[in-house]
Amino acid sequence: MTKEEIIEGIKKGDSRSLSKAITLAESSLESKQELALQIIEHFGPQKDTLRIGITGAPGVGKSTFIESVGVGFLQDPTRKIAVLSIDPSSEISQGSILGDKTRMNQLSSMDGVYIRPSASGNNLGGVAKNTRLAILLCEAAGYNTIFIESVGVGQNETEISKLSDLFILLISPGGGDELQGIKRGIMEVADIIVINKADGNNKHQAQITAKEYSMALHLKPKNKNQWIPKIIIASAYKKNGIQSFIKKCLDFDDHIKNQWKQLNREEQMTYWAKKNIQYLLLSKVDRYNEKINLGIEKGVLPERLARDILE
Ligand SMILES: Nc1nc2c(ncn2[C@@H]2O[C@H](COP(=O)(O)OP(=O)(O)OP(=O)(O)O)[C@@H](O)[C@H]2O)c(=O)[nH]1
Ligand SMILES: [Mg+2]
Repeated sequence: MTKEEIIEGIKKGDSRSLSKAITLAESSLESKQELALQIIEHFGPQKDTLRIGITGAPGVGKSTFIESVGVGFLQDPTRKIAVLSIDPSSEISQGSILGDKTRMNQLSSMDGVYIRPSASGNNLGGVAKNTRLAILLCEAAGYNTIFIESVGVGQNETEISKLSDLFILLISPGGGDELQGIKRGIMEVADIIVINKADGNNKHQAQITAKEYSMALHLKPKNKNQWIPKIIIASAYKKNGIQSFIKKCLDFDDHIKNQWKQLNREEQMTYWAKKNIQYLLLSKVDRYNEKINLGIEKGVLPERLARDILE
């Protein structure tokens, strides 16, 4: 498919063209990424979209939750939903991706829905960077509500918050020990915390967990955008809490719409621009091997050598 064909396809709402463009964006080949950038630039920025990042421990119920919430969102006929799932570890991704798709059976069969697992290559640039381009392509294709699902491990979770307007932390009903285990960083950036799987024997425990988190949130400094983080008790199985979750998402969107959304996106773009510069510079380091070896042989201090080479 040529670039023009892909652009035409995306305009017509052909999801195969969208997939093709995302594959280009995920390629480690510069020439292919370049094509993806040109496609995105062709469509220009889409402002009226909502990017919802969802993170949480493996198996906490992210995919099942997105399915219920997604179906709820679709009651509004103007919504078009894209789900991008990211798995930071390439070895296990195959299993997880299949899991994610089967957890979203109902959603994936509905009109106006696009579901795509992000390729999990370990190539320079990282998974999250490619996901950003995938988000932009989905938006270009007219998807106005984007869910980004990611397992919250390592550096990944903070990067997901740098891809989303609204950042959701899913936790399972557990004792205070679990609260200790959650990294502070992730709590600080969560806009809504969902205590999930509040059904069956978990119901009571979910209430206790919600209280604990609510106390922990009181200690947290206010967000820059003045939004007070919310706690929701939900069960994706029983479809409890789903409507109030959606309501909170819409409240949040209203809250940030006029000013903070654009500002936040600009801050994020600055972050990704710097990240991209880092990646590009790092990929060039090997070029200096010969000069480094020569200098070391001559007994030049590595610290001086670096300066000499880069000057
Ligand atoms: N009781 C209960 N179980 C749930 C609920 N939602 C999901 N589960 C179960 O929890 C398990 C994990 O669900 P997933 O939706 O795949 O969780 P996930 O967080 O997407 O998992 P990974 O993508 O592998 O990290 C499955 O066995 C689900 O059936 C819920 O609301 N209540
Ligand atoms: Mg999942």
